[in-house]
Amino acid sequence: MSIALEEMELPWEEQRVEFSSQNQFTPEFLSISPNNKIPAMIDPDGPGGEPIALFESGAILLYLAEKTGRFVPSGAAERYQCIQWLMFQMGGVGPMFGQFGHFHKFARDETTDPYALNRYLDETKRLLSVLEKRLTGQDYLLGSGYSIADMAVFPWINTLFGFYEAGEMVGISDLPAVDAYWQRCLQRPAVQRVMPA
Ligand SMILES: N[C@@H](CCC(=O)N[C@@H](CS)C(=O)NCC(=O)O)C(=O)O
Repeated sequence: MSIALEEMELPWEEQRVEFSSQNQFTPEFLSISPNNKIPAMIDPDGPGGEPIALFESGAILLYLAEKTGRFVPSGAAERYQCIQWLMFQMGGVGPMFGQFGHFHKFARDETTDPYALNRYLDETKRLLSVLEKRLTGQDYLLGSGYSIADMAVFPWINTLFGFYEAGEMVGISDLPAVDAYWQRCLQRPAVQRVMPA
């Protein structure tokens, strides 16, 4: 979400939610994000000039793109292509890479049974192969250029190759288009402002 706010040049203010203090369960936060997850946002200048609160990153990205008229194509066919790749992150990349990261990084010492790790590793690799195919011959998920779909997908690739240190494990050397896409997104000034190297 912070990448989108920077790309769209919108003024924004961060409120940190400390998971270690269980702040995601406070009544104040739940009134904005009833699923107790980040990201969530309040726009004091929402539709009709009224404040709006939103949770779920896909809904937030679509809202911001429509509010600014940026990073979502205006033509119907391309617009749905964009939504399609955004939903591919919401239903696939986000949950599956996240589960892989749980068993690979956070719960490594919790279980000796390799079943769960292998299940999510296989699914992560499969999703990466879908991305590799899509990104071969084009810079971003949409042929027309960088969009909110990239703002949703790319940070998970960064987490996988960076924070999870799983590049070798998922076969990054067989994913040249995904690797180049990762580097391309990292070069964007808005990305560098919120994700300094
Ligand atoms: N589908 C959600 C996923 C959000 C999500 O899983 N957020 C995690 C952090 S990355 C979270 O808030 N976890 C806190 C918790 O589960 O209590 C979205 O895209 O916004």
